[in-house]
Amino acid sequence: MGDLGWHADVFGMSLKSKCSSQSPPRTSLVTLAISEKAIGYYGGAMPREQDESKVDGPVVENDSYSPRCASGAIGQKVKTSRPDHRYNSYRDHWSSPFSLEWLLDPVTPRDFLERYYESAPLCVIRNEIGYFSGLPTLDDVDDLLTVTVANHLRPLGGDRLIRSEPDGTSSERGFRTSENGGVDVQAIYRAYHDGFTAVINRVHRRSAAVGRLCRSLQVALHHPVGANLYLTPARAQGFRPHVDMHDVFVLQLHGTKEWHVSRPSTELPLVSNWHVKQDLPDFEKYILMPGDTLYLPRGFRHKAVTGDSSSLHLTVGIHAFRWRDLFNEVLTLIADEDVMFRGALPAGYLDEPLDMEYVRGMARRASAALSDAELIEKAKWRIASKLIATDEVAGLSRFRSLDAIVGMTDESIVARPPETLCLVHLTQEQATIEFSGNFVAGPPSIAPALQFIIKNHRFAVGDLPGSLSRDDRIDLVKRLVTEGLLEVLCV
Ligand SMILES: O=C(O)CCC(=O)C(=O)O
Ligand SMILES: [Mn+2]
Repeated sequence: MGDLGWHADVFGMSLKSKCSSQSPPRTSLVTLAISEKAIGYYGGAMPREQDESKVDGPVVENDSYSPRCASGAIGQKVKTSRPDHRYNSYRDHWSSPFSLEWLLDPVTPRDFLERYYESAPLCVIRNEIGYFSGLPTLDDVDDLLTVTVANHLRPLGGDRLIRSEPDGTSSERGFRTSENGGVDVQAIYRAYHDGFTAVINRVHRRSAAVGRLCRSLQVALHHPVGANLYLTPARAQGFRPHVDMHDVFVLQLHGTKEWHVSRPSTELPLVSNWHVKQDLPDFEKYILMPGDTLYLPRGFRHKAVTGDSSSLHLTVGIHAFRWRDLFNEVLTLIADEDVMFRGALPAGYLDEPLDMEYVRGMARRASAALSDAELIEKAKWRIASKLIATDEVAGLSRFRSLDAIVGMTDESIVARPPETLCLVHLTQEQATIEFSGNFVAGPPSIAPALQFIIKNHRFAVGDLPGSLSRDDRIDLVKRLVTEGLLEVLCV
């Protein structure tokens, strides 16, 4: 085996990976597929491993659900008092402990998507203090600050201290660097004591558990997902009222926080809005305790305040691709084909109106392309590639697997983590599998094996279908282990 830059013919098969060229090859796509877990999802095919007889029906406090919040209450609160820990019973290594279903329970993902997603807040009150065990606790925040923030000092990526006053004013400071180059954690403790909220951004890159949660939601929703952590002292408010441009799931991890949420002035806005108003008119109040989940669609103005206890919450943001993004991709594809779209706007174009005859000619071409099913599918898969490119491998026992590949045989068992999104591209010349910001490409003969891999989470090397010889199968799997798609469970 060569090093990671390896790109050579091995027993007639040439495999390439990210290290040997910068991006996956993009010739005409013949076939594309995405992990079956995600595809089955909207049809309600997600596994539901639970004893239904133990499940109490949700107690719905406010049934006046209003799509797009045209009238009535702006959201819904769902209460459950079920002290069971059935999710722990299947927290084995190869099923994600964190899923959309788990995050919303007892509301089903199907109900959520139909009734709340992009339209109305949903508050799930669980009365189950340990529901989020496994995610960061109050005691983990010190480590997150001193170890992980210190290692990501430049740039700090938005980490900050913030305090808002009831009159709508607020003060803000960045995290300071101490003399030894680490984060000045004493300054953070002092600020916290003075009422400042500590905001730790991009926690999905800093905590393996939060990373798994976000990746699992990406698999369910097919949109990029990231998380920030907010620690607020008692009797304080962090941000002033504002609008986020992404939907959020708020997971209350410690203490209590009171959320004030009011209707959007712009539905599903494209930009955040931090316009200061004295306060929120006609707000709905949600009091979150440990184990509760609040979903807020983008556009709903909100603020959050603590009472007598401090509060730690994780905000998981869904940075959804929009229809606009799809059409942008189609326009990029048209421009690749049609020189007209690659031409410059006329010199001095600001001085007079554009030639509308010319514009209409281009619009006719664009409009034909925008309703061409093949182009729309291509554009969709370009978005999928973007999603996968932003993903990162995390939380695997990679070194153990790398140690194990030496003895790999047809009987060895390997697995793909349930939180991994992957795509297979097929062209006349090669087959490529894209995953977690990486890819492996080889001859078209590996296509059946790759398609099998995206449909099966756990398999023996010898199960791989197609015409590959035993040595080719083993080599392909070894490559997928070294590049981070597969883990070796048993050699
Ligand atoms: O806790 C806060 O001050 C605000 C948090 C927030 O706006 C959010 O999580 O989106
Ligand atoms: Mn917010």
